[in-house]
Amino acid sequence: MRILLTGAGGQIGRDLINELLRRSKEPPSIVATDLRTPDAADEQEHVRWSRLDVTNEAATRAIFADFKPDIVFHLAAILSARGEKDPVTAYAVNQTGTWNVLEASYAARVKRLVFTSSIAVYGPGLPDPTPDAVPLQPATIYGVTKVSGELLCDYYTRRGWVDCVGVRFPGLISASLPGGGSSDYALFMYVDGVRYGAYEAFCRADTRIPLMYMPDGVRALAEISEAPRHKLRRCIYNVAAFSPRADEIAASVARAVPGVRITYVPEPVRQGILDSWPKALDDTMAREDWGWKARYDLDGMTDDLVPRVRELLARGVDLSHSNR
Ligand code: AKB
Repeated sequence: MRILLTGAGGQIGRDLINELLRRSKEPPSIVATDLRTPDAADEQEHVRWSRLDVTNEAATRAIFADFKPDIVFHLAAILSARGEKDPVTAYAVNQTGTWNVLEASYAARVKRLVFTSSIAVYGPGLPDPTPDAVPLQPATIYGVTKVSGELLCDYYTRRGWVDCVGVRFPGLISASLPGGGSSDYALFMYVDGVRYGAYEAFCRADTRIPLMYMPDGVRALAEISEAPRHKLRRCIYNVAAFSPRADEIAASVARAVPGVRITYVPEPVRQGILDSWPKALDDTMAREDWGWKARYDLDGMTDDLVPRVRELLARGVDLSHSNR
């Protein structure tokens, strides 16, 4: 099995690579691409890292034509908060990049393309929990480009050009740092809670959005990549895990990090984005069609994540981030 990832150097990539290696009976051959030039820390058996800017159509086609992947996981994206600061780059990466990946997949006869969508496709005023099929009126350029990516995936699948599947992710939390997301406050509570014993969140204490622990997130991508097409009623599915208020996350962190001090100073742009998203997702269709079920709840994640963050910090791994 030949697998190609775009944006593999981001928050999801390395965890997904490890999940794919763990699941496969025969070791797959993986090409992990990212805008960032790979370094020695990226070296891993069965994985070749290669620099790729998905906005570059010729380079994208060339790497697909050369490697001829069976499956592609398209992860490259500019997230919600960074996208609002730089909509032009967000459009180039998320919109043009997705188009280039679809066209390159078609030309290279990719068997399945897995698209990573997001709760950011939704706008305000939807039912709680929010089901898959509702009007999509996103508040951010990130959401707009994810809606477009979903529609393109659906179109390419119906035309028989590329078999596309995907999930709408909640905010993902893991021991590897995201960049430029509005849901990042949840992860920073863990990282800064362990490191400094304190964190000033950029959202209100009562903020509630859908969240998911990364091991469930990468399992969702692996499972939908394997799901038989005839069982799928949709192209892109909601996947849900838990939906705590920000102060409930803080209470869970405090259970594992006694004395931690979490405060709240809402920052208007990111708070506005968070308020435009659903409070919880209804993932009934994913459960029915391909047997999806999250394994981690909030406290289960905390129990697993806090020791990991401690271990990374003890090893001197750079978990610095910008809260801005
Ligand atoms: C973001 O905050 O932009 C992302 C997402 C929810 O898609 N984590």
